[in-house]
Amino acid sequence: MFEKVLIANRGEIALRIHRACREMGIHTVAVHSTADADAMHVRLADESVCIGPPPARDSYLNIPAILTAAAITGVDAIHPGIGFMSENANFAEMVEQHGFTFIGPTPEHIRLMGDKVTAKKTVKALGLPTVPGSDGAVTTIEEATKIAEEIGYPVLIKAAAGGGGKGMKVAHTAKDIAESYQLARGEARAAFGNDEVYMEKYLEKPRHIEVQLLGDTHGNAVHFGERDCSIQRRHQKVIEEAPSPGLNANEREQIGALAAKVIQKIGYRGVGTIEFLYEHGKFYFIEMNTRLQIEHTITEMITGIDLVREQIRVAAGQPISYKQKDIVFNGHAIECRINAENPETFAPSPGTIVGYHAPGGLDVRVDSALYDGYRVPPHYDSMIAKLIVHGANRNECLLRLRRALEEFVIGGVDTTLPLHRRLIAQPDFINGNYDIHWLETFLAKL
Ligand code: MV4
Repeated sequence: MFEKVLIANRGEIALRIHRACREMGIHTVAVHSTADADAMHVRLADESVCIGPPPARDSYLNIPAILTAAAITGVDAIHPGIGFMSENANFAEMVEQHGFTFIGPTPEHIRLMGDKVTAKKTVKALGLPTVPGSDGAVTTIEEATKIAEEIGYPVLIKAAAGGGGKGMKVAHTAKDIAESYQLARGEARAAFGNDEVYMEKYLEKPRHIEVQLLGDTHGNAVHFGERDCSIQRRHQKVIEEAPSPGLNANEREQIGALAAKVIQKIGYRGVGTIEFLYEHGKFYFIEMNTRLQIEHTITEMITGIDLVREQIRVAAGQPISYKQKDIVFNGHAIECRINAENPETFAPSPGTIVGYHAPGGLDVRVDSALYDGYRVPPHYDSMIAKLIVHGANRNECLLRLRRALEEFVIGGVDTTLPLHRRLIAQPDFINGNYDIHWLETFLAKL
């Protein structure tokens, strides 16, 4: 096992990784920008290294600075966390070239899944259901029109390098194709420096359901069930829950087994998530994330398994120590992502935290790097806390979540806490009756 790990991240996820390391007897090295000198992730780590000025491109994305910090502190491995370097295959490669272990998949697997066209081809060949569409990249308007006629309107033109909704355009009729095609390519070129696009039938009202997976270097793979992440705004998840209120035990078992088989067949190492759209009782693969996710917490709450610990264990070459049948699902969990933002306009609200009080009690978990007097810097993502609540069933979970949201006090900055209190009181949410458009439709009505 590793003796010392560098955590190349900040905020709550850096703390989350530090905590897993601590419990495993692994020493931690924090890295931080000058804006984060007082951050909790720096305070808790055994050692820390300043890697640059506030803008992320000069610090948390600064590969030479991170590798230098790893070298001078003598770590065995680097954990990239979430965002930043976590899905950068070149970084993963450089980490290994410098003699450190990358706590994540191989650069080849990151690359394979980072290209949505090769990812789709790969999983389709291995038996996952995909959305009807082009067989690979589409390179002309004529070709796009022909495929649209074959699969039927509406269609979606998507960037091969995409994710997060950039470079994605709907075409409702043949008249829209030329414009949607050009817009999608232009956005993709601007955002990713790669304007390759592909096409799919546009699913109008699906749920977003993702399966949590773990593979090791000994040919084993397991799944930890699904999460429903349909409550989103501008491709940012706001509330996630596990299990999905839209699935039955049979569907859960089938899609989980199918997804686990895929990562087992490609020899995937690490934690990962396969994302599906789910509509009219059918699953359609859309993407695979080759990293830990923010919402891994709700899966931990219903399985009792520390996924970060598992991730570190398999990166160190250890086999998964249990079988699929040993993973048992217990009750229900919901996560609310709390951002330092105006709850109506969503304008970022950096500033100094005053009167911080986190909720507690049975089955209530808060993952946050906040403390009273902390200054939320303006340079980074606005998510400042995750409230995760577990219950014996969905109803108990909802009642406990309402109670925990009532207790939570974060003063000094605007937060999305008031929005969460309203969302969880909506009949549609209480009934689990929502799709990927529910939140934006709800907000538009206000
Ligand atoms: C889709 C889709 C409908 N049909 N693909 C959005 C970002 C990227 N991860 C995939 N996305 C979508 N792909 C087909 N064929 C609708 C979306 C989508 C979406 C997906 C998940 C969660 C929220 C979403 C919001 C808008 C659109």
